[in-house]
Amino acid sequence: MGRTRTVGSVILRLDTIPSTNGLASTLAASGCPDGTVVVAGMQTSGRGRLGRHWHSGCGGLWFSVVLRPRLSPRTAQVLTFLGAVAAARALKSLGVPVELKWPNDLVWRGRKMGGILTESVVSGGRMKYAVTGIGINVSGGSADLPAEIRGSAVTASSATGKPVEAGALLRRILSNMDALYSRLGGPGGPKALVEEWGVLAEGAGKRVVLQEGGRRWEGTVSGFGADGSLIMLTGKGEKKVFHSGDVTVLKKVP
Ligand code: BT5
Repeated sequence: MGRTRTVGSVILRLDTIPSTNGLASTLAASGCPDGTVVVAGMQTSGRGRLGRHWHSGCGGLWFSVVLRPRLSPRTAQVLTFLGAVAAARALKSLGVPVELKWPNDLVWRGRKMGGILTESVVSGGRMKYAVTGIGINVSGGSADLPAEIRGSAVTASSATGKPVEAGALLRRILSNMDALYSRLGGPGGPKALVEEWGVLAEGAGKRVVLQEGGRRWEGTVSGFGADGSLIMLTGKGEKKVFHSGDVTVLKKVP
């Protein structure tokens, strides 16, 4: 007998709300089913990490998924990878070239096409639930993006050179997420997901600068931990493990 679908079994669609992560968290706290999805046409207070603003006008795909995995709170980053792998595969299946960048970016030619935000609630040392929010700039060209991000962002349509339909993209991401989520609970699930993420990611073996909490480290990415951390080998030959931060890939000096 086939498995019943989890991610996308319940989908709530709204025109304009402050943040799909906000509404999904409220629903999660009041006991909504695992895999509940909230999609919005626009967000008025879309959020990124560390309280950053996420521009979410029309022309994008903005949604959040409530997840109730049996994961240790330390491995919440793996849920961001789950969203990233699902989104990258869906984009590629629609002809959109995309790469993943640690910890939560979908990029094309160094420009940000999308971002993922996982917020989790921990109780008694266990992850009670998490909300994984995905934002992707879908239609229009760079002129349609807000001025502040025009130079650093990109839309899926401009990366592929033809229109991309947000509804089709959402369906494919949700079905990918559902398949990945069902495997996450199995033995070695998080490790396998981190490996799949690594295949689609830029950065491994490259020189990077990582900034976190006002500090800056430079080194070579030697790999990614099973909990989704980034492992760096610094110039002094020291191994450092990061659980958060912003990464810039350094260009090779010719
Ligand atoms: C992220 O944060 O990349 C996570 C974005 C998650 C957005 C989704 S949309 C659905 C759900 N509901 C929410 O409220 N959020 C989630 P971070 O790595 O901190 O990147 C934020 C930075 O990206 C900002 O400071 C800007 O520089 C840039 N940015 C903002 N809006 C953007 C956009 N639409 N496209 C590309 N870059 C953007």
